[in-house]
Amino acid sequence: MSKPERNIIKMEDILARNEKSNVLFFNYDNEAFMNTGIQESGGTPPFASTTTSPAGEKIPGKIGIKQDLVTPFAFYGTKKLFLATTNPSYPIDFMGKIADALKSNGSAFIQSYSSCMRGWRHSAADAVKIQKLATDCGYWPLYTIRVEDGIPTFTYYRGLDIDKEKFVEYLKSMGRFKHLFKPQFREKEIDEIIFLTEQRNKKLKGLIEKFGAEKPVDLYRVNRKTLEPQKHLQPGHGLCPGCGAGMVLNQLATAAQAVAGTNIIYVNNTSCSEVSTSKDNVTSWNVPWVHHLFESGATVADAISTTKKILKSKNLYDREIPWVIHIAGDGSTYDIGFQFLKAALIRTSSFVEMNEYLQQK
Ligand SMILES: Cc1ncc(C[n+]2csc(CCOP(=O)(O)OP(=O)(O)O)c2C)c(N)n1
Repeated sequence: MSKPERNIIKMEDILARNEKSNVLFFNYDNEAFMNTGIQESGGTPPFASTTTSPAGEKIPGKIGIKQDLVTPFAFYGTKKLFLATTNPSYPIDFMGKIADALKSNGSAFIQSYSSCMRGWRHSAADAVKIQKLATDCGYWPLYTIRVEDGIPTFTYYRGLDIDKEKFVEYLKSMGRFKHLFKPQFREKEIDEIIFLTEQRNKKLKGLIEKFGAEKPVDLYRVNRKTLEPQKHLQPGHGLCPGCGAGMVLNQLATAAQAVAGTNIIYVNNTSCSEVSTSKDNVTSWNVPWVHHLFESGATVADAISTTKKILKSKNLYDREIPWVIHIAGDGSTYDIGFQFLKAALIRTSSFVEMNEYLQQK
């Protein structure tokens, strides 16, 4: 079979593009409700031990699947949408996708893998390695979906094939799966996690086949030397050493700064990223940042973006419309905030595009 064609996407071309997202909704997925004590969420993988699915004599960790969150968004019939998965151990792909999303009309949803040394029980020094392994073993594939007039086009970067050896190494590297290896080797459960992941990837490959771009492989080219170190978020925050969310926020802000400068507003649902960057009434953010409820920050992000556009259309706002990024953990994305996110994503990617008064001018 011939090699799939690659689509080279250069950062300078993205930055030169005259497009702008309404809201970038961003989920960092650390696969449990972490800041309240490691409770299971819809993003928790099967058989991971959490405080509400503790591995022991009764159950071998979480009973249930890791829900597939990103691909269904492609089929709600939105007008213009950018969807992608990222991993901070692939920073070029990560920052390229953030910039691409922000410089695409319509709205965007990006879900990032985000390790948690405390909740997953591994040493801080292993965070980057474990994150990389997640994509390399096929657990966390990196792909993009661009919806135009309701039709999705799928592209990918890597991680669609399962490497069983690496998958077992991945599971072994974290305390949350320790019970699958000791005191006895639980082959049935290990096989089940791999099987469920294979089934998810099979669906994804089918969608790529059916709705794939002519050049299905996206390769971002970002010259890191030309990127200014981000100044949106100061180093003085309370995230754990080796926290994946720290790497995620740093890369998110670096790409966002390249696109928006300081003309940006972040909206943060209650989560680790929120509590750790707003301790004792002192914020770590140098740009406007709003904390909103655990469940409904997505609605607030939509409201901020849409209100500015309405004011501008009435000549009551003469500055450039700011970029808006909504940040949420998996608990508030998969579970308690899902209806707010779904509604805000569809509103900002369709209604705004349909309303001439709200279009980017
Ligand atoms: C309606 C509601 N239920 C529960 C809470 C308590 N609460 C605050 S943050 C949080 C967990 C957040 O988990 P997640 O979104 O995964 O972010 P993480 O802490 O992992 O960063 C919970 C349960 C709340 N603030 N509001």
